[in-house]
Amino acid sequence: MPSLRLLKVLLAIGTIVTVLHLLLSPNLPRGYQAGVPPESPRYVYHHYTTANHYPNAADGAGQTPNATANHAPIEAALALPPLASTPGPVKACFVILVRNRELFALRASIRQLEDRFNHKYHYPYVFLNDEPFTDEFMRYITRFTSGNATFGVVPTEHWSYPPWIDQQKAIIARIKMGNVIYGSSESYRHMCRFNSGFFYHHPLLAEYEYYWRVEPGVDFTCDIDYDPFVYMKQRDLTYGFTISMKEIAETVPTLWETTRQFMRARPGLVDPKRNTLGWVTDQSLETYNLCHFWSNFEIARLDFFRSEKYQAYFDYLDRAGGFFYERWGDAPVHSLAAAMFLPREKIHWFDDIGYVHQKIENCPMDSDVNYGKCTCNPMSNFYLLMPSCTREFKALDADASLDISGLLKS
Ligand SMILES: Nc1nc2c(ncn2[C@@H]2O[C@H](COP(=O)(O)OP(=O)(O)OP(=O)(O)O)[C@@H](O)[C@H]2O)c(=O)[nH]1
Ligand SMILES: [Mg+2]
Repeated sequence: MPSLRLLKVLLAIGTIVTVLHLLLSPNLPRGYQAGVPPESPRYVYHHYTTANHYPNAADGAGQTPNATANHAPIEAALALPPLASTPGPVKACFVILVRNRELFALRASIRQLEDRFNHKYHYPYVFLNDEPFTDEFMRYITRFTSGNATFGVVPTEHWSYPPWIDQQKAIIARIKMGNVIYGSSESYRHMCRFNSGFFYHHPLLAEYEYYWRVEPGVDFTCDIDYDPFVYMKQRDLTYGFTISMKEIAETVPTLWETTRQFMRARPGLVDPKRNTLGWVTDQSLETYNLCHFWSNFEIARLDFFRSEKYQAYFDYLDRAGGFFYERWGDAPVHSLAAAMFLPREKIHWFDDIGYVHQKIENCPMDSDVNYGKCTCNPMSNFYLLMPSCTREFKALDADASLDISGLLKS
């Protein structure tokens, strides 16, 4: 029967393509590649207990985790400086901007964060809101937080229109952007502007060196049995992320041109040898490729944002008005700042932290991590999909630093 023969041919072609894909793909999780027999559960169980994979992890904040195993090749290639042996306690907190009505979504996320990580470390929480938190909110949240919790209100001047913004023009922009996600939202714009240029100035964050941003509704899908703050401090890292992707172009039509103008206006601020601009643009610096770190998860140094250059960049953007006339997100703003001001070795992909935000997830693909600690499917990792920019980030080397002198001449 011809249709049966055709089916058999198609099946044979499908099998050959699948086998070739499995053999050639460098991105499949270890232990899932053809030719690598999956480790037997017994083997994984006995050899990768928490205790011997991260020997000091249970010791608490300020101790030295040995969480280097699956990062060693990247770090060796980047010739990072030797680890600081005793980083000392890290002044760090979770920072959560949230509305009262998001109580239960946040409670679920906090419970997971505690179960997966913080019940051993007890880092404090800073909750921020553009209006006062209700008693109910604070009572329900503190039932689950193992570290100190403080609740603050955002100052009005950090959540309102600066005097140079034409509010009529802002309304028209919102109407025109009705077909873009959050394009018509006024509060979303205040939120993005606050997260771009003000959160790190909040007095409740003054005492901290690092923060970890958390949002209501996110999931943590793996045990984190080392301390990411210590990990960052030991390696002198500035910015950590889990997911990267392309921004919606309609939200940032002039963000890159404004950023180029900023680089022209303040030529001394971008070091041609110590930037990551190669990740967000091409050699000619002509266009933004829309890559950005997804800022709903961030572990970062606060002094990066408090620095003169970051503040100069934010002020420049704020004057240009794109937070209101377009819909500039804090994610591309943070990312373009990181690209201008940070070399590759200061930025870290926490590939071992299982994290889900709005169904998009980072799921560890290293079977040593995934098998015993995670409840996510490594094949669902956003890293494997086209809109992720993490593959390109991983491939960055010293050439990622772009010399901006050509830009300054044009
Ligand atoms: N207090 C307060 N927090 C807000 C407001 N809008 C957003 N947020 C918080 O800011 C963060 C980002 O807002 P989200 O609505 O999650 O924005 P997003 O992550 O881009 O989009 P989705 O998660 O897909 O809705 C979350 O922690 C929100 O709780 C607001 O008007 N007031
Ligand atoms: Mg969100």
